[in-house]
Amino acid sequence: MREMQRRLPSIKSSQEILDKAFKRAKEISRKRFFERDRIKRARIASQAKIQAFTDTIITELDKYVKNFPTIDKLSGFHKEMLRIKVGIDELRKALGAVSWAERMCKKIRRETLRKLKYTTDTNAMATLRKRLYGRVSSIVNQIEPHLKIIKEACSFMETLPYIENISTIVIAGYPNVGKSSLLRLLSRAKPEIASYPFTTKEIHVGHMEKDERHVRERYQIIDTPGLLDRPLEKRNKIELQAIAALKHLADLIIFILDPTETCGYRLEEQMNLLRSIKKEFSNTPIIIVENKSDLMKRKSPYMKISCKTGEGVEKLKEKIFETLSS
Ligand SMILES: Nc1nc2c(ncn2[C@@H]2O[C@H](COP(=O)(O)OP(=O)(O)OP(=O)(O)O)[C@@H](O)[C@H]2O)c(=O)[nH]1
Ligand SMILES: [Mg+2]
Repeated sequence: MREMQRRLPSIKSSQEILDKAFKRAKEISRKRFFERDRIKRARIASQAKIQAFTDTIITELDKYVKNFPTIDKLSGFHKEMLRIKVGIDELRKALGAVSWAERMCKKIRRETLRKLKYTTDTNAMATLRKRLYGRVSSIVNQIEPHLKIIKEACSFMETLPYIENISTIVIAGYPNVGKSSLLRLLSRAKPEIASYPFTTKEIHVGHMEKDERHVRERYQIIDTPGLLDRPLEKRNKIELQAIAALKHLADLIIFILDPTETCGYRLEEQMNLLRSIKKEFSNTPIIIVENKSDLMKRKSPYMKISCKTGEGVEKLKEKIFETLSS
């Protein structure tokens, strides 16, 4: 993924592409062509301008299509994130439109150069060239919305964290229960923590190490945006990222409950969410913890921790290692 991110093309707008192409064509005008025959000289100059103009556009568009990662080769997680943010069909359509524009440019160039060969009038040559500029510009302008989608997809993929292919723990729960606080305690990652719901709007990754008899094992911990108890089709794009992480990355889920309800949500709602997560991800082990034990401890079968005082966190770590190695 890191490799892929580095090679993501930087996408220009239609106007920027055309500006660059016209600039290249203009550079040709300053060039001198050593041909005695006036007509031939005019033809060579026209050909060179057309070539420079279309080459610039074709090279640019070709780069977008070739350097964009093959959608079907993306990992399930990355594909799903793209689905949530931009839409896979839209993205395919956009890439298709860019290829189409590239083909059209080549076709128009071919036709124009053929006509140019048989033209002996310099005015007619200029007309042919200008007509090509017009047609090609209109094609490039037509794909502007598609370029926007590809640009959006590229900048989104750049913001995605690097996901390693190692054992992965995903922290989930209602908003404001202390998910990001726990990630901070378990790793060196520094996600934002605040006393309002939906502070976390994207996936954050941290790492945890088990150092036992000189055998070091690395784990990946993922902090997710808060989830509300509601059906999948009602979830917003931020929540869907959490679901994508649970679905594609989790070897173990840590589900945090906040029995103090200082998160702003009733425990009953949180328990409903827990039930649906258990059902939806029935093949993934879940550790259920109750956070904010510094404020309140209730009688329950679940582990109690406090991200504020650190109480119970060492025990939780042991439980994590134990669950992952079994
Ligand atoms: N008293 C107490 N407060 C806590 C504890 N853990 C977290 N908090 C507070 O709870 C609030 C929410 O913490 P976060 O870690 O941002 O919660 P989150 O689950 O990541 O929230 P979202 O990203 O919005 O879903 C913050 O004000 C924390 O300081 C705890 O163990 N005890
Ligand atoms: Mg958070």
